Amino acid sequence: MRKRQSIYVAGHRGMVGSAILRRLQLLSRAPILTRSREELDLCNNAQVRVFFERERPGRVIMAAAKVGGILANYEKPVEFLLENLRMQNNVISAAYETGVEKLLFLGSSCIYPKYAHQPISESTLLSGELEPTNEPYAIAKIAGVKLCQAYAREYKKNFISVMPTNLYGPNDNFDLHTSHVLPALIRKVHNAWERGEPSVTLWGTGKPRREFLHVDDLADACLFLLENYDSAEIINIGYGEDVTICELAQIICEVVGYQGKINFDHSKPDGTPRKLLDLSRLFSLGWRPRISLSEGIRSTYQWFLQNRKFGHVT
Ligand code: GFB
Repeated sequence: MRKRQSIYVAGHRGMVGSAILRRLQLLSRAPILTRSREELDLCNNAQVRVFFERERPGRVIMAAAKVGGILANYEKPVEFLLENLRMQNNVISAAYETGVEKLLFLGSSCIYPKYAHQPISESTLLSGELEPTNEPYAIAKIAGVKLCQAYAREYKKNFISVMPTNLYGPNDNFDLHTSHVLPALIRKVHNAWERGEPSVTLWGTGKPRREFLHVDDLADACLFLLENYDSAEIINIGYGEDVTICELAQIICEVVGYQGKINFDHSKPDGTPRKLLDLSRLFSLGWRPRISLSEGIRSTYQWFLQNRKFGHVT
């Protein structure tokens, strides 16, 4: 009985999974199950099956994924497509076969068409071409959504899918080659400030617009939806406002205290011109984000400084 009440967080060492774990530890009385990559390889179907049969979790949060910024997505299409498909197929099918009561699958705002009408409503899915730089990742995430919806329709499973906007926060990846824009800019601007360099170079034109949500707000929304949302229809999670990459850089320069020039390397891709989510579905349930972008960047910069000292930031 006790095992049936437990909640399994897949991917608890990543930025999203670790934020969900912190939130669960604070709010939930249910036993929490986690496994590191060394203990359980989610790409290995047999291992995943044995784990689910032995532990029989009652609820599952599927936060394990291969993720990365625009360049990593472009350079590693095979890994982004195959590893995500493998992990999510293994976890979602094992959840069904072992009678998991509820599963929450994390998708991404990049599943929507490149030129989707803004703000992007959930109904836009599969209505147009995807952004080529992250098409393999988006296809994998769309397959995950469709698998959850298929289990819901065919086998009446309560498997829900949430679509977060661009995320940032503690435990983000600050590697300049593979990271998303926000941690990359924190690191680049900090390095330029520390070395007294007169300018910092960012990718693309600086004109694309992105919406950023702090991962602690995302974790709060996921637990809220786990309790309050039982539909197979996908649901967006976002902040509700966006900024240009140039404006983001200006906020980060202010937080770091850097006064040099910002240059843009036009040989690097811009990606989707704009990605602002329509949050009507989520907001109608009563959830709201709490962490402003400037506040979130300040605390993430502090995290970067502290963890950099101890060598946790790659
Ligand atoms: O966050 P990001 O890598 O990915 O880039 P996407 C966002 C924008 O920031 C692009 C620009 O226009 C980049 O050209 N940018 C400027 C930079 N300087 C930098 C830099 O130093 N590093 C990075 N990384 N970008 C991702 C998808 O798209 O969004 C993923 O590739 C995922 O699959 C994620 O969906 C949420 O926002 O364009």
